[in-house]
Amino acid sequence: MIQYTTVDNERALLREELLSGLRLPQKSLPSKYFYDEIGSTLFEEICGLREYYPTRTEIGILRDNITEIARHIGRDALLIEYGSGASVKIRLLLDHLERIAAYVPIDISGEHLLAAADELGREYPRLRIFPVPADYTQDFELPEIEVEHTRSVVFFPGSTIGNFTPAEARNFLGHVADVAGRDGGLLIGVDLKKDVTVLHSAYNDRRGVTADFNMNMLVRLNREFDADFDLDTFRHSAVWNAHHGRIEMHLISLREQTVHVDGERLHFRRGESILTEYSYKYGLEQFAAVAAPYFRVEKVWTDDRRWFSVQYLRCVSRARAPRA
Ligand code: AVI
Repeated sequence: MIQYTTVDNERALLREELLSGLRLPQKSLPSKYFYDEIGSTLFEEICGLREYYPTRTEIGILRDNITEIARHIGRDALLIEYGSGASVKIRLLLDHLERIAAYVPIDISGEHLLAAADELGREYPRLRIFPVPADYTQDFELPEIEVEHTRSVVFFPGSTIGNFTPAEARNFLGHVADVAGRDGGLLIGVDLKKDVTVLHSAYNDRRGVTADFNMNMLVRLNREFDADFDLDTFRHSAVWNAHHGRIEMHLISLREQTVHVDGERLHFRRGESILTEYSYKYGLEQFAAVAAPYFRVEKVWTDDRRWFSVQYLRCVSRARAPRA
C-alpha cells in the first residue's frame, strides 16, 4: 500500500484540480493558483497601479468613514480577516477601533501569514493575534479562540468575493455566517458595476503587470508540474462578459500546439484560451440578494463615483447547506 505524505497528497490534489480544469472544453485554472511568491508580489504591484482603482478606492472609503465603521463593529469584537496578506487596510481598523478582543488573520500562505503577524505584533504590542493558516476557499475549522468578546466580525476586503461566482459567493457567505455566529458581522469590500472602459484598463494595464500576473500561472506550471508552456505563444487578455457581469481573465494560445503538464498532453487550437479568473462586479441590490440567506445589509459606504462599496452586514442565520 502506498502511504502518501501530506505534502505528496496536497500536491496530488492540486495536480488533479489543475489538470481537471485544463481538460474542460473551456480550459480553466483556479485563480488561487496566481498567488505564489512572485504572484503575490505582482498582485501588490497591481494594487498600486493608476488604472487599478479598487484598492485605493476601498482604502479611501474606509478612511472617510472609519468612525462610523468602528461604531458598527463595536467594542471588544473578535476581528477575523480572510486572506489577510500584509494588508494596510486592517491597520486602519486597528487604529480606530476603541478596543479589540483579538485579531485572527487567516491566509493560505503560512509563511507570509506568520511574518505579517510578527510585524503587526511589533506595531501593536497590546493586540492579541491568533494567525490561522488555512485555505478559506475550502471548508476549514476555525480553532476555538479563547478570548472574551462581544461579537465576531469577519473582515473581507478587496472585493475578493467577486472572484467567486454568485452561487459560490452565497455558499462562501454561509460559511462566513457560521464563523461569525449569532450577532456576528461581516465588513466586506464589494466592487460595483461601472463603465466598461474603466474595467478594461484596470485589467489590461499599460505596463503589463496584470499580464505578467496572469502569465505567472504558466511559469508556475512549468516549474512545479514539469510543464512545457512556451510563454511566447500565449498572451493575456481580460474581457468584460456582459451577460454574467464579470471581467474574465484569459491566456490565449497564439498558435495550434500541444503542451505537456506532468506527463499529460494538452492540445490547444489557435485562439483557444485558458480562463484563469472571474471578477464579478455587482449592483447593490444584486449583492444584497446573494447574501440574503445569511446576512442583512446594515450599511453601505461608497465613493463619490459609486465605483466600489464597503458594506457592513449583520448575520441573520447560521443554518446552511454543506459547502459544495
Ligand atoms: C483579488 N481580486 C479581487 C483581484 C480582482 O480584481 O479580481 C485580482 C486581480 N486580477 C487581476 N487584477 C487583480
